Amino acid sequence: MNGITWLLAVAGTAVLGAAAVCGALPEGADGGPNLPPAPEGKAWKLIWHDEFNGYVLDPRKWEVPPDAPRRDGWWMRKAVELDGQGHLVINTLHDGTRYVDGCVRTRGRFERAFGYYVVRAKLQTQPGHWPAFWLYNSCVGNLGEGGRNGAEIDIFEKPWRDERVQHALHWDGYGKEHKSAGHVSKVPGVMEGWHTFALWWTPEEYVFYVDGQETWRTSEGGVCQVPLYLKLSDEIGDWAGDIKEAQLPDRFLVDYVRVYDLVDRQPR
Ligand SMILES: [Ca+2]
Repeated sequence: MNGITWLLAVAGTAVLGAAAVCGALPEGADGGPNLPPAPEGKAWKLIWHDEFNGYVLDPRKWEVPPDAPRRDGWWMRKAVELDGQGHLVINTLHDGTRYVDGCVRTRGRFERAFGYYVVRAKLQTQPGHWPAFWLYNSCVGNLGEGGRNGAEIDIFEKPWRDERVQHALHWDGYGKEHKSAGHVSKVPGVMEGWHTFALWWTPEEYVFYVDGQETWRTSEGGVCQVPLYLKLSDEIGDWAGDIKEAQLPDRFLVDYVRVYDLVDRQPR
């Protein structure tokens, strides 16, 4: 993309952004996120979202990392696009001798602790790579307080082309102090059509959901108390099978990401 196109794209997304009314999305509409009941006296308020409308990813919301090797492939900007039909697409490609996929993240744009985080996505079909929706920050490397001073929260990751879905936590870095916890849920039909994957993160615990159904509740490691940013990614590696057997391109489709917070319910 040249500079002029980029400026036009930014201007275009600004119009789209202004048209979006925060907090006004009808719950349950277009396969909406099926929020859990709010506690007594509280209500859910939409505080951040992207519906991925238009043709250009909103640079005010998302950063696309520069092209670089990543696991057994490359994260490259050309793998990331909007399809013009309301979806983010992270493609997995065979590009000459290398395999390519990508990542988007809200680093420096939206970083937050606590709330309800939900993605609506349609998963890939081919082996050798995995999609994920996760929360992360460099504070994951902080030692001394377990996960309380930083964690990686994998709201979902999906290396298997069957009904299994993994949720996971990582803390105390990725070296010899590294600790983790995880849970594998079985979700019949998850490989077909659209599904939501969500986290309710409170100061006391994490609750994970698939299609609005609770799948894992934990406070293992100590619940993270510091802001994290959002990441949507695909990664190539043998955890997911042999990429050489994949028929590519393969596509990770994302309809929306929405973040809600609890606010005091207004008296009637
Ligand atoms: Ca959408």
